[in-house]
Amino acid sequence: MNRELYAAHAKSLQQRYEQALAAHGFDTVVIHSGSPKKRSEFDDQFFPLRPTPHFQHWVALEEADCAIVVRIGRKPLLVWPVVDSFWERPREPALGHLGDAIEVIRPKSHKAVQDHLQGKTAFIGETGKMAAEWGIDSVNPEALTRDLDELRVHKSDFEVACIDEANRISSLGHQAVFEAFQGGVFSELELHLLYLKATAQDDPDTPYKNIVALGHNGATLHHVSYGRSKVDAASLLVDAGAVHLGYCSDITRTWVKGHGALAGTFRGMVEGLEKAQLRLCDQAKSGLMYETLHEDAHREIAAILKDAGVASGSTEAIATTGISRAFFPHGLGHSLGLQCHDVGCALVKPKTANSALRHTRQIEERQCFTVEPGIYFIDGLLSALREKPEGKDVDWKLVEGLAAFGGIRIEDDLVVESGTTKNLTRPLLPRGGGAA
Ligand SMILES: [Mn+2]
Repeated sequence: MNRELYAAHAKSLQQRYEQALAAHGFDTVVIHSGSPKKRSEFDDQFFPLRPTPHFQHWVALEEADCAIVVRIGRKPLLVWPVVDSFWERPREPALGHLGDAIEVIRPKSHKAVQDHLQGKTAFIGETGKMAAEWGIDSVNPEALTRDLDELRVHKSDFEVACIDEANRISSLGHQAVFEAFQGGVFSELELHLLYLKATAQDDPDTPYKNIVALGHNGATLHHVSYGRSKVDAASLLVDAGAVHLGYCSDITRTWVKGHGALAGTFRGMVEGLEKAQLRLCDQAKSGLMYETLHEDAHREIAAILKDAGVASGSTEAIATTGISRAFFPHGLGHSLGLQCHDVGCALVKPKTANSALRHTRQIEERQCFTVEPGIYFIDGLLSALREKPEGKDVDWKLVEGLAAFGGIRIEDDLVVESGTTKNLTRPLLPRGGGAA
């Protein structure tokens, strides 16, 4: 990764950290990388470390008990203790892009952090245990933490380049899985492993567990209990990402194969959602409330349900009486960055009807977010709809037939630049879904 891009990112981050520190009466903030977590208290094994996102905002180093020390008027400092263990050795980190933008020291013990604190100090980290060892009283002070989270909403050029690279890595996996599904019969586990291989990721490296769903399993929004048997399914939904220097991509594709009237109807719905998703991506512009886009998505989905013959009545009625919400129960998208569901865009509650929406802000310059409309045949939600008065406007026989295809989701990653959005996913994966 480019050193100049990182240098500009670190410089701007330092300035904004200094403003936040001064605003809340602190001189120093220490960000702890994290502590290993046990898989079970009855065992002696640990999960791979997921570093504190505030730490990764500065450096993507996946080692426990490291710290970034940010002080007013001083260069940021990475305290990276030498690991002296003959049981395990950390993976070689990619730190070449740091250049001299931050100072790095390699002490024998994490205790060295204490030698670099000045004035009133705050601690950011998952547990206060290390704060106590470093003699810091102020653990995750609320107002400061909120301001530091806010710094993650608008991405620097370095951050966008990282999310772009994470998209490039993901695209290799999505392409490999698409080709496998197109030409053969595989189990969900095989497709999941194929994705990992094509993206050169180990399972814990992925930003979230790959969702790989054949047939009806697509109706489970987070289907990660992969089937072990080969299934000659007519549909495949893959929601999988990658990480580059701590930054995530989050991409979903839905494919259909097979003949017959139902497969044709389902394919028409996938193609309809593909067009609708691209329109929604085009509509996303600076100044628009993201929630407005979410409500537009319900109108788009209502029209698709109507065209397919799944629902009857006006699209406005399908979108507002709750019919579309039984088929599309999640939010249109979310902020994306160091966390797959990044912070800072869901501070305000959405309207009750949109309760699952995780982006409730105005769309602004340099935000990164996903646009991911979906249509699913979820047994529980549909049986509830069937009992309601508006259930009479649904063709239940058709729904029962389409349920075998599970669901559709098409998801791209976007960045807002010069008022409009740039799609980071489509240049790499031009098709969002359709016939395989
Ligand atoms: Mn997503």
